[in-house]
Amino acid sequence: MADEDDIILAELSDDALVEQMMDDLYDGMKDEIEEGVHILLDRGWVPYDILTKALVAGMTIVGHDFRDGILFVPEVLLSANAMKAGMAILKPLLAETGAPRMGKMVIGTVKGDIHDIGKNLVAMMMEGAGFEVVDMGINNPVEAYLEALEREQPDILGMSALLTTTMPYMKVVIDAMIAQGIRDDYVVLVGGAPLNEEFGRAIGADAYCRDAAVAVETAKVHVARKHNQMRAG
Ligand code: B1M
Repeated sequence: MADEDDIILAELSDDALVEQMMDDLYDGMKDEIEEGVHILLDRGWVPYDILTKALVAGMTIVGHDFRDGILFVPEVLLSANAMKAGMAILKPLLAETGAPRMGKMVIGTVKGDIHDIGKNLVAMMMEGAGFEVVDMGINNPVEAYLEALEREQPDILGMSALLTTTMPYMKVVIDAMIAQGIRDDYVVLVGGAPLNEEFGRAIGADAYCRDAAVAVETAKVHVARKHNQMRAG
């Protein structure tokens, strides 16, 4: 009887392989995820589909079982590791689109929060769409955001938060920007699983972005508007 060890990924149909990759992500099997990504690329899959249909979809299942107490932090860390390994293969391919330079974004996860997969995905997709991205990493206090804005002079500030306890910190950053009189110099985009549009409005962000694709589209619209205003003014 065939067991898990006997599965040869390259022999699976696309659908079965994607299913298997979700299982492998769940089990934190980094090597298998890397292999699966390579196989799908060889079969002509576009990087964005591999990201969303295999990796992000697999991570959603991990999220449900984490929430329900079936998976715990060490296991989820392994899944995150496997996800990052898959993303690392796709990153240069997503950035290779030859899109014209669109603008610059500084992005970071807020203080108290170490989740970075979603932020990394947004950074990757923004780069792929032609934005220059400065990634500030995780656990950023307000001072780090203000320094990065001063230093990098981006068009956009992106903030990510995955915890209900850390998302209010985005308002701390925006309020500090208001206090310094620099709020309107930047487009502020926020995202992360527990946020929604209403929250984005309430804290004074320009927009809430549901996912990385929405972040790219929203960034394009806002940066075009900003550049038009600068030309008109
Ligand atoms: Co965390 N964790 N975690 N965790 N974790 C969640 C967020 C949780 C929802 C799980 C659950 O209970 N179902 C829950 C939060 C509950 C809540 O606050 N309501 C939770 C918890 C409780 C915790 C700890 C407190 C657990 C503990 O220690 N007891 C702890 C907190 C640590 C801390 O930050 N201080 C913790 C730790 C961890 C790990 C370290 C194990 C690991 C993180 C590894 C890493 O990131 N390097 C982890 C993970 C992996 C998750 C889940 C399972 C997956 C998150 C993820 O990567 N999703 C998550 C469950 C879930 O979200 N369903 C969970 C995939 C990613 C592609 O999606 O991040 O949503 P996402 O990003 C999307 C959009 O949200 C959007 O675009 C992205 C791409 O499409 N987006 C942006 C995100 N940021 C954006 C910024 C933008 C725009 C769009 O700017 C412009």
